[in-house]
Amino acid sequence: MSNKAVISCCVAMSPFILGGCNPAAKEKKVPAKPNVVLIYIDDLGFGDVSCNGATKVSTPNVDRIAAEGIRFSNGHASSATCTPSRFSMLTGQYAFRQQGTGIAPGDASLIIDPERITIADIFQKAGYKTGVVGKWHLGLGGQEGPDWNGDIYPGPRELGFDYSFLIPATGDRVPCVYVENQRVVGLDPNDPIQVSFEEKIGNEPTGKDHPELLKQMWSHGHNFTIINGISRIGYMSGGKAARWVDEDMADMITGKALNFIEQHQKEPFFLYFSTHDIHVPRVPHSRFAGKSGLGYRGDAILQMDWCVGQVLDKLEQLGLKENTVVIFSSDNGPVLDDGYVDEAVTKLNGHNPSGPLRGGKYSAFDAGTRVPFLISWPGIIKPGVSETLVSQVDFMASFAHMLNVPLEESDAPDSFNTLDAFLGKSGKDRDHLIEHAGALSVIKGEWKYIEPKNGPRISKNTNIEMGNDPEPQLYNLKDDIGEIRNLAAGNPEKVKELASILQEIRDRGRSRQ
Ligand code: NG6
Ligand code: CA
Repeated sequence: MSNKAVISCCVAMSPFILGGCNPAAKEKKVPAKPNVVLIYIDDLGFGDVSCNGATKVSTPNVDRIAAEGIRFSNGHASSATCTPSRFSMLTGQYAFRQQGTGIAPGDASLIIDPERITIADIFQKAGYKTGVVGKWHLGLGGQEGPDWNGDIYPGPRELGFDYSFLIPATGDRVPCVYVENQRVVGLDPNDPIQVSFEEKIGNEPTGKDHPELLKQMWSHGHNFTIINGISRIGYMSGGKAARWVDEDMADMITGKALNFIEQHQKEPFFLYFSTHDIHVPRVPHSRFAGKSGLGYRGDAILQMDWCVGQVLDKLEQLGLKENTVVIFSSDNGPVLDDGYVDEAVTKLNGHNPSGPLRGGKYSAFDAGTRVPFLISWPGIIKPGVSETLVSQVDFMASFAHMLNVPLEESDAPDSFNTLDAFLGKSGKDRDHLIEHAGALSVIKGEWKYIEPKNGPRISKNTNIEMGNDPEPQLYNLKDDIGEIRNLAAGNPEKVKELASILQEIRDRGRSRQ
């Protein structure tokens, strides 16, 4: 790959005046507040998109963002699973600092304190309209958890989102209903929803007892109440009229995202569009089913790419393209069998979801958190590839800086202002970065240290290399991107240095200076 700092931005003076690249557009001023659309994919691996080298599956719409913007080859989610990655992206605080930020159950209370400043608050303070559409998975409601049959709050509204249309937890967890603003959509009050993750509720069949009723068989977990022919994590009864149809989910949430853009086209907006794809259960619409040749996982990638294309087309049609920052990334790395027999393993066909990286979702190895990471802002960002170390945890401080919204010292304590790197104006790596799986890791320069951790080396359910080792691990990512050679034994000083950085970041409770 090319050298770091590959990019130079076309507008050196002010990032808010268009036309640095295109002389014809020189006089064209755009408002100081670009729209920001954050497209966040679920479980998409570094190697799952063609702009990162996939050849067995093609993602032309994702590639459009790469072609018009910066493709980061060293961009990270902060965790190897969903809830903690989203927690840190929205709050600017590493999730490992707060108890209860692991994978949230379907009936969890809101895990972000409404008093805390979030990235949505930053945009609101700057006068934006803010919306979140799609997967949430950060809990809802107060201490008792969500009241599915009443007003559901606190939630996104209390965290700075003016509008929300949510898959409350995950596609594989009950309740299988959408929540728009504070209410379950289409709920018949005479058929109230009940949910339990402990004991059976209602008398609907489960995947464990009635596998003959399933359109997609479970492989591990996922054998509780059957909804739409798919058994889920957890028991659910009632709410029949409100239940989603998995095959229509991509159309449903994309429609909501497009509506939001249309409604707010005349004012600055921030849209966090969080797809269900390519998480399990992978049940794509018939337009995509069977189309990739890689089974449902590949089909879900095609569907995800279509969703992205719809958003890009809408921005273009409304004339918003030039003045919109589009960010595309994923909450964690890839997994094949995550609980359903969906051909992900049997029809892989040589596709490599992790690209050159080791591990996958749940793993302390880099494929757990190093994910597709693209940012475009036509007219402002000069297209290219960047090897600069960047992280989603830095969106918050970077946008706060861009929009001139001050952060208190206690706000976003792990978020750095790396706006210049995001816009391709600087090739300066983040000084250090914590990656969070079971074990914590530190990346600094070309080195990565993984703290000692007991646990399975390979997950028996997912067959993923977890990165656990009771001994310290040290890799040189520059020479050994696949983390094959543990150099800890021969480099005790480096191990000590990185271990003490990790300890200090833990002890200080913050990492931004
Ligand atoms: C795990 C689920 C997995 C997935 C994951 C959350 C089992 C056996 N596995 O507990 O299927 O739902 O949680 O994924 O139930 S994430 O992308 O939202 O973090
Ligand atoms: Ca995920």
